[in-house]
Order: sequence, then C-alpha cells, then structure tokens
Amino acid sequence: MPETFDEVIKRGFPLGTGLPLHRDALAQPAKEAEMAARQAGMRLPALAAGAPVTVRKNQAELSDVERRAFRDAITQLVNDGTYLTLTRLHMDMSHNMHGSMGETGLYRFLAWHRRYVVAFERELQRADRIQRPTATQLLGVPYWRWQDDFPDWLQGFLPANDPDNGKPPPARKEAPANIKPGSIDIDAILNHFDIQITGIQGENDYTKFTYGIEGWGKRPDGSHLNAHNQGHAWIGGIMNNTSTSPTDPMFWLHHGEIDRLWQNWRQTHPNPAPPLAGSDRIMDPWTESYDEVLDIGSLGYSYDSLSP
Ligand SMILES: [Cu+2]
Repeated sequence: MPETFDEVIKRGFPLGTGLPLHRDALAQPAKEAEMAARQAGMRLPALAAGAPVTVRKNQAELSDVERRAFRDAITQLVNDGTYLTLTRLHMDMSHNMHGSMGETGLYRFLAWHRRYVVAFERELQRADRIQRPTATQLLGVPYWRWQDDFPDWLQGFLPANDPDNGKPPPARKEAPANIKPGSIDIDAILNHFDIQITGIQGENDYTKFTYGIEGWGKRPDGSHLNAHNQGHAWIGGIMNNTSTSPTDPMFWLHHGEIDRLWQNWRQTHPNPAPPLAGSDRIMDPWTESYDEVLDIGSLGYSYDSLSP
C-alpha cells in the first residue's frame, strides 16, 4: 500500500534514503491500451502560429457553463476509460516525481506534474469538443487558490472509481483546518523560500523553493509550512493517497495552483534550476525535458492571473 499524504508528512523529507519505487504490475485493460500508447513517448506537437492558447482560470470565477463543461468532460473521460489511464500514469511511481521518493523525485516534482496536467488538459479538451462542438474558447484546467474555500461546485463530484478496488472512492474530509495552506504559507513559499534548510548538498534557490511548495518546509516563525502535501491531506478521501489521488478531480485544480505559483516565482527567479542530469531530466513517459516545459506558452496555455 502506498503511504497516505498524512504519513508522508509525518515522516518528513527522506534525505538519503528515499522510498523503494513501486513498480506495480499496473496491468491495463485492452480499451486503455490505445491511449496509454499515445502517452508513452509522446511529445506535444509544436503549436501552429496563431493557434488559440488555453487560458486557465480561477475556479471561483468560472461561469456556470464552464463549470458544467468541466464536469461533463471529466465524466466522459471516466466513461471512455481515458481517466483511469491518466490516473495510472500517476500510480506508476517509477516516474520518480515526488520528494517522498528522494532527491531526484524532489527535483522532478514541479516539471513532471506540469507535463502531467497538460496531458490531462489535452484529453479534457478532446472530450469537451465532443460535448460542445460549437464552443469558441478552449476549456482549461481551473486552479484552486489554496486560501479559498473548497469549490462548492465540485462538492460531492467524484465520478471515477478507486483504481485499487473498483469501488467509489471514500468521501472527502476537508479537515482538520489547521493543515490547509493559507496566505501566510503562500507568502512563505514565494518570498521566504531561502529560509528552507533542505540538508541537500549543493542546495540552491530552486531546491529550496520546490522543497517549500511541495510541503517539506518551515514558515519564518519555525512552525510547519502548509503546501502541496498538506493540501492533499486536507481535502482527504482519495486525495490522501499519494498514488491514486488523481481519481479526485480536485487533483487537477490543486496542481493547477502549484503550477501557477511556480510560474509566479519564475517571473522573478528565472535562472535557478534543479540539478537533474541525463534521463532524470526527461519527464517520462513523455519525451520533454525539464527545460522544455519552462515556457508555458509553448505548452499551449496561460493563466488569467499570476498573483497569489
Ligand atoms: Cu503527484
């Protein structure tokens, strides 16, 4: 059994050791094979000049039509098997994309999840085009600002089954309140990243920033910083499972916000980079390297706002 985010948080950053990788068998039903093959070794096609860019919006400001389109597209991805295939990409811990797996996982966390959310966004848009062939705007992954309440329009919306047992996932908890990231945490992530002590040899500003935003860091007053890990644990239910958490559609909104905060930080810190070499720099199962996911415009999206 993979650890829950609660357990991951309790254990802290696994300096030196790291978790053994879960190379589960991950047998794929036949109907998923096509989509899995499409993702493996996949490279995003270069955007044509003048191609429309997806604008990712604050979930709190979406229109009713956009909220409905998001829910309907997800339901379709669940029904056609795509959603489970996407979730399995996250269950395959051999992609080494979380700090709970060690230093390399820490360095790959932001870039891997950026590429992962783009893969989801493309499938979401494919489903939306079927549902709304005349829509003029591309449907983007909304972001959930951590300091805001849980999105009421997603309350109770859990259309995918738990891949581990094929049953509906457990209900969310949204508790306890003291682990939800708030504005103090977001200020610490963006503006006080340099206080983080990762214990990693040769740490740099990138290392410290990602250490904080993933959820291993401290606030300036020494208390624990609430960030990505704690957001998973706060939402609870299947979001507390490090392996199968994408089963909850909130996963995409939560990671939309991480990605947006990273983009905010990069405006003023464009140069610090993770010490990833060789194949560790490739965001498998896709073929893009760390460097190739830095320009979000070339990945086909932007944010309506980058302010925290
Ligand atoms: Cu993840």
